[in-house]
Amino acid sequence: MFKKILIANRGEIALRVIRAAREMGIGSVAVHSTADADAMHVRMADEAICIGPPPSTQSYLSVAAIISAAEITGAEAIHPGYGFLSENANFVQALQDHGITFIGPTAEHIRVMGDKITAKDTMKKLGVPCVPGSEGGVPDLETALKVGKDIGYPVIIKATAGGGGKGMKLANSEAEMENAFRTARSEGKSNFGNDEVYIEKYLERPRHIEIQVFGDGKGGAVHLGERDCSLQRRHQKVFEEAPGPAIDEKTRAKIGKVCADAIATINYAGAGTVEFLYEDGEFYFIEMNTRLQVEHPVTEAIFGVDLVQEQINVAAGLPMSIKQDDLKINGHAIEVRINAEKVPQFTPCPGKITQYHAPGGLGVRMDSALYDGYSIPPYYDSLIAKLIVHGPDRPAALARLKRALGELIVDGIDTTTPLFHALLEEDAVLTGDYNIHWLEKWLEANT
Ligand code: MV4
Repeated sequence: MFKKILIANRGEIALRVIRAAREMGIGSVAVHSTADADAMHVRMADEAICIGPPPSTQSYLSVAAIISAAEITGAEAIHPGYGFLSENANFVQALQDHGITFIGPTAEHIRVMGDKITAKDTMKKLGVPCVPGSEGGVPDLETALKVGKDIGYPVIIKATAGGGGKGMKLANSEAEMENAFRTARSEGKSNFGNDEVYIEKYLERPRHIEIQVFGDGKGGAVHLGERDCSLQRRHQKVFEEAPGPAIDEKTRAKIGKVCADAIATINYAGAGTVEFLYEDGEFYFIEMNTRLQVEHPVTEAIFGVDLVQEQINVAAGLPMSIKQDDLKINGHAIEVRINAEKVPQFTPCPGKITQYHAPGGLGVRMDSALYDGYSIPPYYDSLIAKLIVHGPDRPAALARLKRALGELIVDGIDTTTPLFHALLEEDAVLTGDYNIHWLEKWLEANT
């Protein structure tokens, strides 16, 4: 096992990894920008090292600075958290060249899944159900129109390198194809330096269901059920739960096995998420994420598994401690993302926290790097806390969420907490009867 690992991240996820390491007797190295000198992850780690100025391009995204920090401190492995360098195949390759272990999958798996056409082609061949659409890339308008005729409108044109909804265009009819096709291409080119696009049948009112998978890199893999992450605003998740209110045990076991078998076949190592749209009882693969996700705690809650410790074990060449037959769901968990943003515009509002009190009690987990007197810097993501509640069933988890939100105090800045108080009054949220468009429609009608 490693003696010391470096965490190439900040905020709550850096704390999350430090905690996992500490319980395993592994030392931790925090890296930080000059803007984060007083950040909680710097205080909590065994050692800390400054890697550059505030902009993340010169600090948390600097491969050279992070590798230097690992070499100076003698860290044997690096956990990337989520975001930043977590899905950067070149970073993983560079670590390998320097003899540092990446806590995550191989550069090749990251590369394959990072290109959505390749990802879809790979998963389709592995037996994972996909959205009907073009066979691979669509090189020109003529081909696009032919695909549209074949699969029927509406269709969606997606940039193969896309993400966060960028480079994605809807065409409701043949007449809209030319504009949508050209726009998707140019957005792919300008945002990702890649103008390759593909086309899918547009699903009108699906849920976003994602399957948590975990591989040992040697042909062994398990699944840990699904999360329903349909409540999103502008492609940012705000409320996530496990198990999914629309998924029954048989459905879960079937799609879970398909996903676990798929990643076992390719010798995938570590945590992964297979994303689906789910409509009328059918799953349609859209993407695979090759990192630990923000919302992983809801899965940890219902399965009683520490996913970060599993990642570290597998990266160190040890077997996973989890077996499919032992993985049983216990109750229901919900996560809400608390952002330093002012509703209803969701404008970021960094600033000084004058008073902070985290909720607690049975079934409450607060993952946050906040503390009294902390100043949230303006340079990074606005996520400041994840409140995760766990109860014996969904109504109990909802009641616990309401109770815990009532205990939370974050003074000095605006947060998205009022949004959650309001959502907990909504029938659709209380019954779980929502899809990917519900939140945006609700915000339009209510804010
Ligand atoms: C789709 C879709 C409907 N049909 N694909 C949005 C981001 C990207 N990850 C995939 N996305 C979508 N792909 C087909 N064939 C609708 C969306 C979509 C969406 C998906 C998940 C969660 C929220 C969403 C909000 C708008 C659109």
